Amino acid sequence: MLEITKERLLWMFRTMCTIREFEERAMAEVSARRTFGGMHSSAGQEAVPTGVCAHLGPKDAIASTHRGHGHCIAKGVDPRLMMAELFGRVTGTNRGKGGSMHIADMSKGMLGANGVVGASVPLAVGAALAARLRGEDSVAVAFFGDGGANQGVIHESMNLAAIWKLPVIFVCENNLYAESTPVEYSSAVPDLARRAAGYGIPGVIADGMDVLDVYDKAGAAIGRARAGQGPTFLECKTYRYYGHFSGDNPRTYRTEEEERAYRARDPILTFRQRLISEGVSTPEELDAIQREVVALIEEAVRFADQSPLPPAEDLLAHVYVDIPKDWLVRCTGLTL
Ligand SMILES: Cc1ncc(C[n+]2csc(CCOP(=O)(O)OP(=O)(O)O)c2C)c(N)n1
Repeated sequence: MLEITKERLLWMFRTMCTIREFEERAMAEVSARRTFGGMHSSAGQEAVPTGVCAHLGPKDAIASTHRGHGHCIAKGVDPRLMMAELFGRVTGTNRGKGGSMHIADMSKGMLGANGVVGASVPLAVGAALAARLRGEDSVAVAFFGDGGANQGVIHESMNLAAIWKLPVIFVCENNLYAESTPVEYSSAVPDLARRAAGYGIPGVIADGMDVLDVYDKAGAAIGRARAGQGPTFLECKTYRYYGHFSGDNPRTYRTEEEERAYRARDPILTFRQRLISEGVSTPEELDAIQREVVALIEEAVRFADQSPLPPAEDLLAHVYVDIPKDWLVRCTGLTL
C-alpha cells in the first residue's frame, strides 16, 4: 500500500465516505418522499467504483447501471447536482428530468446511469471504439451486475471488443443477487470471470470489499487497455447492504447472518483501520475528512431543496428534438 501516494489513498477514503453518505442520506430523502421516484442504493459496494475510477481521468469514459450513484461520485460528478436530480430540480445533472437512474455528466466522462440492465456495456464499447478511431489513449469502463452478466448484449459486446482489442474494461459487480435471484441460481459457473475465456480475454477476480485489491487489479486491466492489449473482464465480489431498491425487504431472500458477515468486512471501516495501522494517516485526520463529507452532503440536500422545479414550458425540451410549438400545445394542453 505504501507505494501508492498518501494523496491518492486519502482520495479513495474520501470517495468511499462520500458515496456512503450520499446513499444513506438519499435513502432517507426517498423514504421521506422528498424525491421523485425510488432509488437503488450501492452502500456496501463503494470499493468497486473507487478502486476502478482512481485510475481514470476526465477523458476516460464510464457507463453505469440502475445502481449508479457510486460510479457517478467516483468519476467526479458533483453530489449537489446529483441530489438535485433526485429531487427533480432544474439544477440537477439532467435538469431534473432523469432522476436516479439517468444521472449523466458528459463533462466528467460519465455516460450515464441506465435503467436497462446490461445497456451500459455496448455504450462503453462504443466509447472505446471512438477513442481508438480518434487515436486517443483513453479507456472506457462498463459497470454491470451479476444479473446483467446474463444479458445477450454483453456477450456480443465482449466478443466485438475482444476481436478488435478495444480499450475497454468490463467490471462486473457481483453482489450475489439480481433483485431476489441468487447468482448460483442464474449462472452455470459461480465465478463469472470464467466466462472471459470464451472471448480469449483475461478474467480476473477482485475482492470487491477491499478497495486496494480492486485498485491493483483494475490498474493492471486499465494499463493493458491503454497499451493496446485489449479488454479485461474484472469480477468484483461485493455486497449491497440494502434491498434491491428503496422499497424492497431483502430478508425475504437472504439471511441476517449473511448481512452481518459482510458488514463486518465493511470496505470503509477496514480501509480506515489499515490507513491508521500502516501509519499513513491518523484517526483525527480521517475524522476530519468524514466531517467534511457529512457537510458536503448536507449542503447537497440544501442545494437540491432550494432549487426550483423545471418550468412547465420546458416539459418536453431536452426530451425530444425540435418539437413544433402547436404540437406541444395540442399534446399537453399547456398554454405556452
Ligand atoms: C433489460 C431489463 N430487464 C429487466 C429489468 C428489471 N431489472 C432491474 S434491475 C434488475 C436486476 C439486476 O441485477 P444485477 O445486474 O445483478 O444488478 P444489481 O441490482 O444486483 O446491482 C432487473 C432484472 C430491467 N431494468 N432491464
